[in-house]
Amino acid sequence: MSSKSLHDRRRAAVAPGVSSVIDSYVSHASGGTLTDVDGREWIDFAAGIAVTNVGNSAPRVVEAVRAQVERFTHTCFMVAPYEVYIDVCEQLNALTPGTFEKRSALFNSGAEAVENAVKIARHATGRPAIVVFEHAYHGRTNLTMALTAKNMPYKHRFGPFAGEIYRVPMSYPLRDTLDGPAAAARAIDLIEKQVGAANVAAVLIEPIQGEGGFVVPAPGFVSGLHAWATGAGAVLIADEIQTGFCRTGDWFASTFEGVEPDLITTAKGLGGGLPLAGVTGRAAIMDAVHVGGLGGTYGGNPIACAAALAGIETMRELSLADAAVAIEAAMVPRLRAIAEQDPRIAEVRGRGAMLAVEIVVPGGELTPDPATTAAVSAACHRGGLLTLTCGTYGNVLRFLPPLVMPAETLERGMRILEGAFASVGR
Ligand code: PLZ
Repeated sequence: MSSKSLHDRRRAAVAPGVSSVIDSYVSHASGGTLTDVDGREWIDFAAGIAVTNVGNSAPRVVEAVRAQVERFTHTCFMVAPYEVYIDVCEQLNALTPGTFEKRSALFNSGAEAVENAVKIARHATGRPAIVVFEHAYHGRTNLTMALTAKNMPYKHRFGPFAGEIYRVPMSYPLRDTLDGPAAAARAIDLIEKQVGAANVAAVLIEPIQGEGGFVVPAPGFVSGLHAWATGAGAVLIADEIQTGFCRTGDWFASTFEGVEPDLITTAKGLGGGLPLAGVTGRAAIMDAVHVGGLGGTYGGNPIACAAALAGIETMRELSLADAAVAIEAAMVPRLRAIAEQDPRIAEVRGRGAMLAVEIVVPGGELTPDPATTAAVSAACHRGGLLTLTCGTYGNVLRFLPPLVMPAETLERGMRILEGAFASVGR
């Protein structure tokens, strides 16, 4: 089967609302490359959107999944519980920032984790309002569409949306020039005047924004909001779905913000490539929910849990947080060198192996240039490098290599990227 014939079949069988970045179809994949059904190799700067931090088909994950499938595939934790679910919760409680007592609950997807974090925060505080940020992305379900900022493609004509969601400005150093405390004060002022501190159940934030453009808030922004939330009797929920599991150079990005969130949502990198998500948080908050109030048929599926444990073991043994730091050290000077030659790059930003360039029309106005961004990304694809774009304006080119990517593969990817920028005319 060629990609071309698969694409024809896809067009006849798959709903067009579900799209793909490339129209080559995958045959197999490893720690840094995908091979398509036509035999072409792709260098993977996407990791399935920050999922395969340990690589595709990581040996320990394959073995753990095989062993679990042979023992049992599904009983439903709410019906007949099993050990690997507890193991994963113990790992989440230990690895997330904060030495206080924690509990976890497991779900299937990132959006489901965020929905449950909101349910828990509302239940524990008895308050309705959820504060979110400009450019935020939290999912595509009804509640999480309301939490997500961007209309196209995520929300357009999919409303009406859930209520009691309030959006305030994000710290966006390239565009707002405010330091972290000043940006936090701006957000807090709006919350107090327009929402009312006493109504706020939770402030929900990505410590580095993902789909919204890899926006890294100025230091002191997240911690300022957390301090305010604590004083106001609200909880801080860190959405670490994209930033989590060694991606930014530590287990979680909140650590770099000096924040121990009250609740943390995880997914993506947690499952080692299988669908698994979690909500982890302070025991007092998590314990507030009545028995039976949380759950779902597949949440914490035993195969996904076994994969997660093997993935976490892999991250530990291969020191993948350090690997993310090494990827940053290898890539950032190269990206800065491209930016020095190319006035279309307004900023190189990110942390660890979560890096991006923001692309604008040269001239100092910072006018977003989604067309050039798409053209550079397409040139990468023609060269065999799988890249993704993001950002409210579609003008951010982002890089999310698997953390196990060999240095030589990363180097080949960087050369394709350099060539792509050179080939797209100004
Ligand atoms: N929170 C911070 O990054 C998923 C979505 C891609 P799900 N991001 C990729 C797309 O176009 O659907 C994400 C995220 C953050 C929540 C989510 C949602 O996670 O597992 O996709 O539901």
